[in-house]
Parts: sequence; structure tokens; C-alpha cells
Amino acid sequence: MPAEPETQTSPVGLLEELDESGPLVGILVGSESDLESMDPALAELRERGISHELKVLSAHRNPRGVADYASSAQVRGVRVIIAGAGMAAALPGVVAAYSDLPVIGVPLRSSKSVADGLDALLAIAQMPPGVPVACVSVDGSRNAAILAARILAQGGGYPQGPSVASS
Ligand code: RP5
Repeated sequence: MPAEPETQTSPVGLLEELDESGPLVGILVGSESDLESMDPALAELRERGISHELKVLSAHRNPRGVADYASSAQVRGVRVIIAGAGMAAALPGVVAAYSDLPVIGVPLRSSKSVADGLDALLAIAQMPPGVPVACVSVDGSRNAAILAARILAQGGGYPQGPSVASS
């Protein structure tokens, strides 16, 4: 009887198989009114030749859309997500709750901001334990793109789950 062909069943292997040539960086903003503040990030990624996509998805107004995007991003080939939002900026944290990808939060100053964006800065920086979101400066989308590029430069193969030593 011929031997069964070897099959790859680990989740990591499955993810590798599903990798498509989609964008490497996913950029989300919470509102159409945030779009302009992402221009520096778009310029930086374009200059570096890093593929990216930009979508408007609000954690409060369209939570299902955010959940769908975040939970499917990795299998589409996205490797880093940049999420910018103003006011009670829940977006980066919600994305991190639905995805294991690195998430970079960009606090945005909007016309309705309190203290020039301090509201969003605190909302993004003060994530609860277990919800890792990197936070750049208010309106710091260029730095978010540079950080995304540096994360991508590390390549894949990151460890899955907490190590025994850290538990
Ligand atoms: C946040 O509320 C958005 O990220 C935006 O910065 C702010 C205001 O949104 P709009 O009322 O302009 O849509 O959720």
C-alpha cells in the first residue's frame, strides 16, 4: 500500500499556505475625517515600496466590520496593522483583540478632541494588560509607518503564544 502523502496540519503551516500577495500593512482609521492625518504614513510606505491598504472602519460605529477585518487580515498576507483614531480611540485595541498581528496605534487630533488629542493618546496608550498596542505620538502616522517597516524587516517566524519561562 502506498504511503500516505505527508500533510501539513499545524496552524502556522496552514497560515503560510493561505498567504496571498495582499498588502503587507493594513491602515485603518476611525472616520473619513481622519484620512488626511494618515497622509504622512502613506507617503512613507510608498517611498519604501511597502504594499499597503487604507480603510475607514470605526470601532464604535462599525464594530462588526472591524472584527471581520482584524480577524482575516493575517490570512490575507497583512503583517502589521496601523490604526488611527481620535477621541475615545478604541480602534487599535479592538483590532489587537481580534488579531495576533502587531498593532501600531496613532492617536489623532480631531476637531472634537479634548486637550489637542490627549484623549486619544491616553485611550491608545492605556491598554489593559494582555492587549498589546504600540502607541506613537499624536498625529504621528509617519513614525507608525517607519515602525511598521522595521517590524517587517525582522521577517516572519515569531513564536506562537507565551513561553513557559514567562508564565
Ligand atoms: C473618532 O471620532 C474618529 O477616529 C475621529 O477622530 C473622531 C470624530 O469622528 P467624526 O465624527 O468626524 O466621524 O471615532
